Amino acid sequence: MHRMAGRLSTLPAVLTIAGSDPSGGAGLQADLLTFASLGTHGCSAVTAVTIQDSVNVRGFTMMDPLDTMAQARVVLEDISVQAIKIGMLGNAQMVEAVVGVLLDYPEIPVVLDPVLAAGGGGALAVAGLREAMLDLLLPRVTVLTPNGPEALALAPGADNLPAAGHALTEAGAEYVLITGGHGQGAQVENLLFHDRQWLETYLQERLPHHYHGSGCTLAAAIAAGLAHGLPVLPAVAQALDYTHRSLVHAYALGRGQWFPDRFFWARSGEEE
Ligand code: PXL
Repeated sequence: MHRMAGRLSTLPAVLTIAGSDPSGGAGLQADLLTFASLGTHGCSAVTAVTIQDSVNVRGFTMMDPLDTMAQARVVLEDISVQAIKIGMLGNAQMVEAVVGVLLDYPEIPVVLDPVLAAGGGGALAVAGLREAMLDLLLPRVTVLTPNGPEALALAPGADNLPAAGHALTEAGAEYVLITGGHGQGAQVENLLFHDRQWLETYLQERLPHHYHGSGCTLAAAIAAGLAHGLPVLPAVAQALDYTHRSLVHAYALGRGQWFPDRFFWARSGEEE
């Protein structure tokens, strides 16, 4: 094979297992943009097709879990995937199907964005999803990235974020990054937990708008970092920085939330 001097002949591959967002702001569309921006090749297995715009979700149709599983399996059998990012799963049957695939690839790190609702608040999950994620999927997760409300909804009995972080590592997630975008105050506090310990706090300036797909961007960026071979802590730090910068450069296209610019660094004539 021809190799150009000084250039890699391949990109590390990342697989997203996620829902489609026709607005292009969140879901697998956000994941693929993020993967490309961060020098990785994105593969995608679709779990659901949502109907939504920048304001909110109107509905969604689940894929047959067997078809989602088949998409993931053909990719994994053909391509050496270095990290898997999981977004919207929708229901417990989809969780079971995805866990079935993951058990055959125990060496691939998994980043799970436990999607329960869209940025506008509309549900992207049905009853039973939360329990299935907790019981079946969390023990296979390298980095879990809930926002504050998702962490409290997922952690049984936790009434504050540190308690939720501890409970979610106890439930099996190796690292838990609780994002602070839904909180209050001039600074966003992102909390990282590992092994029942509160390991790190990452502070970021709170930005003025509401954004569509910021959680997808963050989880996809962590997966891209892991695919490049970064350990978890540097992968988390660079992903938080990348996501923040994509939000600083966000743009308003529709009537609702702003879209992160995952290619902020590529705009000619703009400083960055
Ligand atoms: O950001 C969460 C999310 C995940 N997946 C899909 C979505 C959204 C939010 O809108 O649409 C498909």
